[in-house]
Amino acid sequence: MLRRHNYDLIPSSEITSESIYHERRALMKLGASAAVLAMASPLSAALAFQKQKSSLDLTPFDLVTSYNNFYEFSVDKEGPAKLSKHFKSRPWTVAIGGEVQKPQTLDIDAIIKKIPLEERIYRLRCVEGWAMVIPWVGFPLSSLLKAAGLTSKSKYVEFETLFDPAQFPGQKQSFGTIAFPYHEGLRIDEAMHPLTILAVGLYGKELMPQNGAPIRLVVPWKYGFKSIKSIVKITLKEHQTRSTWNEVAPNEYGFYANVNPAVDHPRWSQARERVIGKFFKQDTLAFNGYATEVAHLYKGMNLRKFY
Ligand SMILES: Nc1nc2c(c(=O)[nH]1)N[C@H]1C(S)=C(S)[C@@H](COP(=O)(O)O)O[C@H]1N2
Ligand SMILES: [Mo]
Repeated sequence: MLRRHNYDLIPSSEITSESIYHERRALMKLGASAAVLAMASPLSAALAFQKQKSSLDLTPFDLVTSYNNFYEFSVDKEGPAKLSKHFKSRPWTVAIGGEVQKPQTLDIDAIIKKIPLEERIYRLRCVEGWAMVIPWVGFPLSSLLKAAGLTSKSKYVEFETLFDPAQFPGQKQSFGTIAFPYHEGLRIDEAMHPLTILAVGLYGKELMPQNGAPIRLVVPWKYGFKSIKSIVKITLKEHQTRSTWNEVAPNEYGFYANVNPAVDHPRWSQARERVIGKFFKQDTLAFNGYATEVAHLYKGMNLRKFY
């Protein structure tokens, strides 16, 4: 069964007929994909019941799957979709370890079968100044962490992307790009927050490789680089974890990376954003529009210092 949650803070006055168009379009695509997949995987079975409903203006599927940041494939936005056609997302396991009671290695299909999937329509804001609205399919990260059993030492969560240069051409060159494998991290309260999900699909379909198949993090109130793709390892730690972009340029990319229109990137303003597929720019919202849900996590913290 697919539960639907719409953490949607855009006022209904912003509903446009275009979003209704996207809903219909998504349903049609879903119909096609359900027929093609024909119960080939647990995800397709779960998604057979899905219906799209949103008052946010969804970014078209074609843009969500063709304009990507995924340095393991390419540093160009168009590269990941083109270079990932033969990416193998099965077999795939996710190892959960470190400061947990029950370290475990889980098969991706076992995870999908066991944990109820939900649809979450979230804004995504890249630190580069562009934004999308994506209907993810996934489940709260907290369900996986609870099952592994947290301890008093589980204070941070570190994530790691697959390292496989045979599949990821970008991992063959180590010069002038980022250090692989990609790492990201969250504080435990951020990781356990109900808005934080692991996504296994979008637009009612399994994730495509360019979007981080078969499983990726989505933390909607943080800049996109925190939402690490193609995860193979989740490690609970007592101390602050690694963060790839923070290591590349600590003065430009913070560990927290909360979307904040009041704190500019050293090389550009973060006050506004370009919405992919739209003509007009719009104001960037504090915590990407999720302040009501998450601002309390940072109470008393200087967000200029902890950017
Ligand atoms: N492993 C990995 N994860 C990654 C990235 C990456 O290069 N490698 N790019 C990040 C950035 S900068 C953004 S904006 C989002 C983009 O996600 P999308 O392509 O699904 O929209 O993925 C993030 N996750
Ligand atoms: Mo990004």
